Amino acid sequence: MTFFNPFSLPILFFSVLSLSFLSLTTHAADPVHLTDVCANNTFSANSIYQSNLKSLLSSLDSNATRNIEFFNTTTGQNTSDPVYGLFNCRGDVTPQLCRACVNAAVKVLTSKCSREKVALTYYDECIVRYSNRSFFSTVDEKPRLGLLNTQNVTDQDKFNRLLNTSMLELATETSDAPTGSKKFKTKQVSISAFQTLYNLAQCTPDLSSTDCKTCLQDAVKLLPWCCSGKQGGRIVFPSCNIRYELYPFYTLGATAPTPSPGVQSPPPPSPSSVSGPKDKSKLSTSKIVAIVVPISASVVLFIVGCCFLIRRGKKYKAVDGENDANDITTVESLQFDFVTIESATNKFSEDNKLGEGGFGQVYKGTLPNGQEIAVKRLSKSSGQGAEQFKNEVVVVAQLQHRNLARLLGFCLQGEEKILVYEFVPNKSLDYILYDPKKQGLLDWSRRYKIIGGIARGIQYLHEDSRLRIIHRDLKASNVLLDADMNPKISDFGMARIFGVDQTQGNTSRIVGTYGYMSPEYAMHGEFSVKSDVYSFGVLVLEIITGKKNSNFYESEVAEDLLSYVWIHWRDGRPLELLDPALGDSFSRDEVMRCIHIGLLCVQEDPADRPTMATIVLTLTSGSVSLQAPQQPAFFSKTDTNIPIKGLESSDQSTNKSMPWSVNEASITELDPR
Ligand SMILES: *[C@@H]1O[C@H](CO)[C@@H](O)[C@H](O)[C@H]1NC(C)=O
Ligand SMILES: *[C@@H]1O[C@H](CO)[C@@H](O)[C@H](O)[C@H]1NC(C)=O
Ligand SMILES: *[C@@H]1O[C@H](CO)[C@@H](O)[C@H](O)[C@H]1NC(C)=O
Ligand SMILES: *[C@@H]1O[C@H](CO)[C@@H](O)[C@H](O)[C@H]1NC(C)=O
Ligand SMILES: *[C@@H]1O[C@H](CO)[C@@H](O)[C@H](O)[C@H]1NC(C)=O
Ligand SMILES: *[C@@H]1O[C@H](CO)[C@@H](O)[C@H](O)[C@H]1NC(C)=O
Ligand SMILES: CC(=O)N[C@H]1CO[C@H](CO)[C@@H](O)[C@@H]1O
Repeated sequence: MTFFNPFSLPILFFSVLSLSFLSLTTHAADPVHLTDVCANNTFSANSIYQSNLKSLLSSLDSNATRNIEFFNTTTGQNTSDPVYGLFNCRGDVTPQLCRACVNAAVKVLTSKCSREKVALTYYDECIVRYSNRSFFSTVDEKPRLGLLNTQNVTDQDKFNRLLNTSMLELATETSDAPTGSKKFKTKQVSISAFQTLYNLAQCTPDLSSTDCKTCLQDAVKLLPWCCSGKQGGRIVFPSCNIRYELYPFYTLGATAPTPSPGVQSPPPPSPSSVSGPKDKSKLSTSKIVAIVVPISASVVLFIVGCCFLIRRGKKYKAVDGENDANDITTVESLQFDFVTIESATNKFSEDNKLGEGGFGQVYKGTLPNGQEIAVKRLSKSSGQGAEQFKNEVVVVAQLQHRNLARLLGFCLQGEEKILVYEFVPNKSLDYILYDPKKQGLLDWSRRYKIIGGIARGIQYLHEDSRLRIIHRDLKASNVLLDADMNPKISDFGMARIFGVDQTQGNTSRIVGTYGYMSPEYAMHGEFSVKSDVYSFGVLVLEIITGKKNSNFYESEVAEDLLSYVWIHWRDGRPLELLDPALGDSFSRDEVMRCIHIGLLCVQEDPADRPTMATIVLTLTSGSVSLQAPQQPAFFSKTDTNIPIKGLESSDQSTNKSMPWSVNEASITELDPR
């Protein structure tokens, strides 16, 4: 069935992304994954298509070693089902990074789109796509991805005009390159004595000049839709893409030395110096750190650095006060030896690996005394100095609740930062909930207990701990299950440990996972306890239906889980939502209450969402009367068919699925023709 083929129909695409944070914390040379799209017309196992696809992917993968930026190929020309594919790397990345990107992309496509005929994946540094249709030398502008930097510019009108003009010029310059040669150009324009606008444009080199120009011009037309008034933005099409920022995010100029992939930002002069989140978020994604930045940019960075220092100073104070108030937990009591950790995890062996999250890899370990632990090896280059890191670990280790995975301590070794947690045996909720073989383990009473436990854990973070902690990335894979299937929330406090300011309700670095993020967080970077409530609501609805909000393709009724639940609720058929694995053994009252709570949590206006305290009360007493939920934030109509140009001005209020943009961090959208 092709009804939900995202290449041909309007669809709000929920993709699990945790990208910005990842991009900021991974090694400078790791490719940054943006999103991928698999079209839902599947081929059958052992078909000709499958074997052709397999050889196509391996050919793309192996040709990436040839230090080329673009490669297209066809497999199975002589068969009934040929497959066409290509990769294209961003014009300024090193051959090593290009290769790493294509290799990573092929892996992602192999695992995520294992049975789809048509797929593509967007990375910061490359694009890889394949199809059963020959798409070489043709312009494709679907599926499109918009990403925005959530910071506002000051003089919007002037800025928009300058952006439009300079991008259009760049589009012409880029497309002028002869067919077959690299179609990649960057351009710097000065906005004022202190600000420079950095633009980038690229087409796949198989396009003709005319086609490239058309594609780029169409992308420029979309800028107001995604990024109006924002300090940075991108429009990514399969055939071309553009991006702008107020800082240099690409490798500058041909004369500049190309840094090797290992190059990292030089160590800051002192721990509290300019390596703060603000300017880190700018520098780490660009590979230009070792290069002389234009004076104007340095001035901007200097100012940003100063602002950051001021904020940071305040933060240190707060943390010190915290420590004074409670000196029972000391840094020493929490510190583990690197040797101990290394031997506990068998030198971080693959066999001990439990998984990989946004913050790094997780290993199982056994201490000499027999205690089992989970060891999280943090991705390098977190924004924190060692002292700050220790302070935050002490704070987070004091958060103890039976529904939180306990942080036992940390380990510091050179650049390496490691967190040690109690070991929780039953993996995470998503493992069981979405596995057809295992989901039967979770009967209704267990699911109800899990919902209640998660609510209490989050309530503790929000209200009962002395600090108000906003989780920011609550999702099924962050809910661990102990031997008795009691939920234990993990990854709380990571924003603190990684040095993101909790006290400021707006951030250009978005942590969360797409599909769980509240609209205000996804679109404006604004977070509050109510963003956690939103994620909790999504999680509750997933637990009830047994369906993932991300990649929701299940039904003809709706395009995303929230709309699907809403429609059933509105039409008075809520019990049809229940996961069939639950059979008939459930309490109607409890199920209704949970659906009701879930829908209240995902309402668009944060003020309308209940607090965790209210939720816990409702779940335990069952007697609190709840207001009727309003249509959820991401309610999407199946038949919207609004042309792009109409988007900025019209119909924003009724068409909630539209303004899908993505931050430096977050959104994906596939929109109607
Ligand atoms: C590159 O692609 C071609 C054509 O698909 C294939 O024959 C070749 O083995 C691939 N690998 C390398 C390293 O060239
Ligand atoms: C690569 O693309 C060009 C057109 O852009 C096409 O002529 C050529 O056949 C393609 N190569 C392969 C191996 O499919
Ligand atoms: C496809 O078929 C043609 C003739 O039918 C043959 O010359 C060519 O070698 C074949 N190509 C492959 C890849 O098998
Ligand atoms: C690609 O596959 C889809 C779904 O099976 C089919 O409808 C379409 O006709 C195919 N396209 C080509 C060019 O074979
Ligand atoms: C940016 O501007 C929008 C509207 O123009 C406003 O709603 C938002 O609060 C602003 N964000 C910041 C960080 O100033
Ligand atoms: C950009 O400039 C072009 C040509 O001057 C103009 O037609 C178009 O309306 C402008 N777009 C925006 C969004 O300002
Ligand atoms: C809407 C649609 O076509 N959904 C299909 C997507 O693919 C799965 C199998 O992978 C089918 O079960 C769905 O019906």
